[in-house]
Amino acid sequence: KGVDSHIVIVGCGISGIGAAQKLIKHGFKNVRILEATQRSGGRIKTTRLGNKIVEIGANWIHGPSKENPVFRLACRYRLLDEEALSEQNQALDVGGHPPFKPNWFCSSGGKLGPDVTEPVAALFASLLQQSQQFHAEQREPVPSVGEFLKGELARHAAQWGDGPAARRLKLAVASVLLKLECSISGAHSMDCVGLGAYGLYETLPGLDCTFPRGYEGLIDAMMKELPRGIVSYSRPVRCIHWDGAFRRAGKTFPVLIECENGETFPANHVIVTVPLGYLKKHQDTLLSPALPLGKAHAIQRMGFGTNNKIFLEFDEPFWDPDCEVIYFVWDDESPVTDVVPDVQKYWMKKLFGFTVLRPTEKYGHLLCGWIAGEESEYMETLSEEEVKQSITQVIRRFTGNPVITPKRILRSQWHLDPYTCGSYSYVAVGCSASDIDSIAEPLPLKQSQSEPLQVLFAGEATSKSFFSTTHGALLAGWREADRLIAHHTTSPPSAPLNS
Ligand code: 6YU
Repeated sequence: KGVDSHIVIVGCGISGIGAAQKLIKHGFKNVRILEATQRSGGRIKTTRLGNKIVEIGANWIHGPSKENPVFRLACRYRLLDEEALSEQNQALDVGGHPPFKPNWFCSSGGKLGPDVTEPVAALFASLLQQSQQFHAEQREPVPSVGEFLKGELARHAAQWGDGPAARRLKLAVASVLLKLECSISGAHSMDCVGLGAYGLYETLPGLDCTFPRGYEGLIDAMMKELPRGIVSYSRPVRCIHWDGAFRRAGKTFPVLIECENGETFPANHVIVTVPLGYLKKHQDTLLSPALPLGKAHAIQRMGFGTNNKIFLEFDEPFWDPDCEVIYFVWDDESPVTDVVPDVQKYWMKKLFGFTVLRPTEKYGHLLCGWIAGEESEYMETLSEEEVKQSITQVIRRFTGNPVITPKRILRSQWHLDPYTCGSYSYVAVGCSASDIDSIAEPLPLKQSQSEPLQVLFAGEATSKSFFSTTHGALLAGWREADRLIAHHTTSPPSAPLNS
């Protein structure tokens, strides 16, 4: 018992690192992290396109203010710029949707004016707000956010006094906003996202900010606080044997972690932080004995989708100097008519548009495109050149410029990543807060007579209010470390690491 307990953490993303930091701070001596890849950070991944810093995974601190533990750590490590640190920035409450200055391009070539786009954007924002309220009211008029939004859009559109052409254009604008929501939720369609649980996700105050020198700087700073050699890299875990009695060096352990290369690690406790996508795919083999049925079903019910980025660099901008987000409106699309998409032929129509990397002095003319769902997964299977050609055709059509060509491209492939299998989690139709509780519940379950807390679960998907974020992942890692600290000490769990 006590600090001599052997603890293995599976996964060296922010959740696993956060758990390790806290355990070590509380005197746990035998902590080891097993990481499948050759690097720390998981879905926090910074790279370069030419000499520009780009984020392949997490982009922003969502809600950078005192309540956000990632913001607090970033402040402590001095990783943010003046603007993000300002009280004014921290006080802004934008409900998770920063008011980026838009340019709306249309497939017929040319820009749409605010007379068309603004009323739709305002209506859409108010419908989203309504979607989030059903959780508190404990009711859902329809099962999914998509059905609710589309039903309300159809109802409003019927009352729009414009002619049929203007109405069609406004519906096409609403279609883009639905695609944007797919990227935010990381879901193929908003029809997959549960309406009753949509309000579970909490936004924090603060205008979303980025890390000027890269998100991975946070991981580097956290890693420096861990003992050297605590992580074993290139150690994909094949199976966690639990509820056993494994003899090692004269001691008996209830858990034995087996890696792909045959190496084994005995433990009293293991904290599993692998992404939900990985867990869904490997849940039959990752644990032995198998997961209890209720937990296995919760893992299958919870949503985990794909959202990818496509970076494009240009010599000259085709957007306005103050533009922060570019939307591509396909004027033949409508959210109120269901069409079965031909993914292979039209995957690029799922791209809602681009965010503009700023400031220009630092990034030049660099855009980040966003694409979610099955189309995004198909895009991953194409070569970078094929992606570049398809998107270039789209940009030429929308701008009316027949020669415009991006000079460089880089895209993410989160679904093909064997240790992530997608991007992040969402609360799917038929899923509720109790499913997240069930995924997070340690093994063995409470009624068991066996050694307690053998297998614990952290990672972003186990955070009830902040799933899909870095702060949710960090808090989940701390939560499981606290659970072990409380188990091994009589005193209550400590205050947050950085408070
Ligand atoms: C955020 C943002 N952001 C964009 C994109 C992505 C994500 N997120 P990790 O995966 O990091 O670590 C697990 C490790 O386990 C990993 O290293 C594996 O290699 C390892 N592993 C796996 N199998 C193993 C095995 N068998 N053996 C050993 N090791 C194994 N979050 O805060 N801001 O801007 C974005 C974004 C493209 C892909 C993001 C963002 C999500 C975060 O990146 C993610 O949650 C954490 O990094 C996960 O950390 P972890 O430690 O849990 O896992 C209303 C409502 C709507 C709800 N949603 C709204 C919120 C919007 C979320 N937005 C995200 C958007 C962007 C742009």
